Amino acid sequence: MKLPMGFVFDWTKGRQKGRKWQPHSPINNIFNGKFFWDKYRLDNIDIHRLSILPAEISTIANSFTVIATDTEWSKTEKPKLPFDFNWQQSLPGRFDFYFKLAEGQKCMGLGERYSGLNVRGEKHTIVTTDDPHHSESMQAMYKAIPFLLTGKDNQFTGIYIDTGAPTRFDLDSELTGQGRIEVLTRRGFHVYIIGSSSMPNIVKAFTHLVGRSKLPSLWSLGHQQSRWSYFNEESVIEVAGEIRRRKIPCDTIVFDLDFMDEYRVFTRSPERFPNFNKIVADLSSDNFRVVTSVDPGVKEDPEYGLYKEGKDKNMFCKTPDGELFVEKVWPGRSVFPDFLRDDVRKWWAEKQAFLSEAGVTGIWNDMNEPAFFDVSEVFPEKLEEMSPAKEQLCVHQAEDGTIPHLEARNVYGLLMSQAAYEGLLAKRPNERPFVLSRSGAAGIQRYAAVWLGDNKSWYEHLNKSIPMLLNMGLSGVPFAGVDIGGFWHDCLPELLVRWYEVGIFYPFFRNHTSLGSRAQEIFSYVPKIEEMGRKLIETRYSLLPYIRNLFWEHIRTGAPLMRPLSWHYPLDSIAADIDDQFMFGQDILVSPILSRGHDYRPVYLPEGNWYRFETGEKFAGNSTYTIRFPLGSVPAFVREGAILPIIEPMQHTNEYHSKSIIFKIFADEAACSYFEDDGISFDYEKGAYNEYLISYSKGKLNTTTVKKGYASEHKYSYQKMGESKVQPLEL
Ligand code: MIG
Repeated sequence: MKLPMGFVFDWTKGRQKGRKWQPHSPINNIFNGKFFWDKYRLDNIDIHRLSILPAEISTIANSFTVIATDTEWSKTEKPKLPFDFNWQQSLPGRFDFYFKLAEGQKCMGLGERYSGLNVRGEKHTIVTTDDPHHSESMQAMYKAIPFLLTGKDNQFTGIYIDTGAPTRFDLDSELTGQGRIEVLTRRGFHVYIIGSSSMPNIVKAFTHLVGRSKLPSLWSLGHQQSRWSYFNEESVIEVAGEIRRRKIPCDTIVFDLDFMDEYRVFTRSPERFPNFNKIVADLSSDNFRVVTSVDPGVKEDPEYGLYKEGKDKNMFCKTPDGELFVEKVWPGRSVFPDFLRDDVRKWWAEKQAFLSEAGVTGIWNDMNEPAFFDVSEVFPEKLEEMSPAKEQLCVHQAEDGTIPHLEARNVYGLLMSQAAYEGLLAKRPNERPFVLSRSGAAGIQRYAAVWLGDNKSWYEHLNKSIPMLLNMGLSGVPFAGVDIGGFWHDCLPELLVRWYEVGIFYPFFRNHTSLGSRAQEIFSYVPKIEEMGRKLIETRYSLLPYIRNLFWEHIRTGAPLMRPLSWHYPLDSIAADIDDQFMFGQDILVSPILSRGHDYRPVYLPEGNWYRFETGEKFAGNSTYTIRFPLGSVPAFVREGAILPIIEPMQHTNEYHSKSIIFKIFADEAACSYFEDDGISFDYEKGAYNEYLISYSKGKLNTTTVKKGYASEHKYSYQKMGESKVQPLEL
């Protein structure tokens, strides 16, 4: 068989070493379909697109993730690709891509990986899976984002495989310098190759393709308190009451799935939440928002309205033989809305009004991989190729015809989140929806914030949260966090405080724990621990103006909030290896304590000077220091030249607009830009926001108005670090 391009990978050698993913049958390039290249340029960045149409497929499947349409694609010859990038179709249900990885070349991104920042030297299976036990040997997690960022220094390339089907990345696991991507599909698809350019430029171009987050509602950036489950009305009232009484800043109480009537979605338990609407209204008048969990599985119960209606209207997934597809999840035997269809998403969005009308303002989509209790390995790792439709669990109906489940599994959670987002928006058209999703594909940021599922109350998982969230950010998802305190097991007080020390810098800031673990609200611990937690949460709230600036930056450039040091210091080879410290925007470097019984840790500060966040103590950069962070301290440094907008303490963000903002100036020459708006509506898209450039030089503060479109109530002032004088400021 003739290969489509110069062929470099030596299969026989790989097979002799018995690598698991090698097929047992001889490899031949069986491709006899069509392929073509085109390209476009985005802000001086080249994006090449390879379109692959296997034999018998006449069109490329609709993309569920790439939304860029405003682009001018032009046909091109095969470009000169980096890394000897090459491909073949090796089995009817499988494509293989090969490339070389040079010495020292880093690999990052790939969405949700239980890994350090550099994901090289490992194999990665990208398929949405509910595996509640996170460990180094796990392959697949909840989200599926086959976007690889690879390179070093200022030269990175992005590779994005646009498919709803599973992919597997072998990133030099044998240390031979070989990279390989398997795409298990029988359908047509696109591969995007972006760059080379700097890391921020690649992320900018990738998020141009798959979309960016909107500005989140201010309240959703505040502290969220959750547990599986606040079991009845009394327990919710008690928790909310304690939070306010003890002055723990908090915006949101989360209801996990036990609020429902035997896990029937869009119901509430008549025994445990008989006054559901009243409780939500009471919480709202106490300045809490309510977020409720929503699972995709609909209980198979002929008496249940949603099931009956969905069945009559043909809203659920079918088996390949045309029967209703049934699997077990929390409600028992359940059926699953076919979220690939527009009419199903619309129907679901309408049904969600049950929650909106009760006053719920945020939707938490859980189990949307989708998870099934009795199907342990949805996608066996040793599978050689995509199975034919008739062998799959169920099928979906999409615009371009019937799609077998595994070909589209990876976008199910994304599309459920789209339905949730549109449902919230329909009920409150000028309020930014808050959706939290466990599963997701590239572009999930368009609809939802994410958390990284069921971690444990382990230092190891506190530790891993940093590189995992960094890779999520590099994969285009800015609004992300992990369960603060850990989900499984009992969280001891020292760990909880250490976790908050990092968690105040997670874009998504939620304390959540599992059924049966000890109470994990900060006030459930002894007073001195509660006091430390309160102070840290107050610090989070004080940083909200800065956090909003960072989201403003994201919507314009795709930049994440949590960034590897090398995002800002690309030529610093020490910084490039660090993933137990991170940048929170350009101006704050976070270097937390990540193990029990430790107060000291080495801190690497890149070039320039740095000020310790809490004390203002100055450190020269390009050095490593051993620094003490006693329990409860903020493990952060501020870059010299920064101006941080800091807001007065508050109990919840309903107080935000009446609080004063102080610009803290770090150094004799400093600058920042500052964004503000109402924090809730979409009016900023019509210009109802303010943006200023603020600079400080030779003892003088200067402001330039970039945009004045919003009447703010804040009072402003400024203060130079190390000086006590606070001076008023007119904006
Ligand atoms: O099978 O709703 O990851 O956050 O508390 C467990 C109960 C289902 C898994 C989620 C977790 C949530 C839990 N859910």
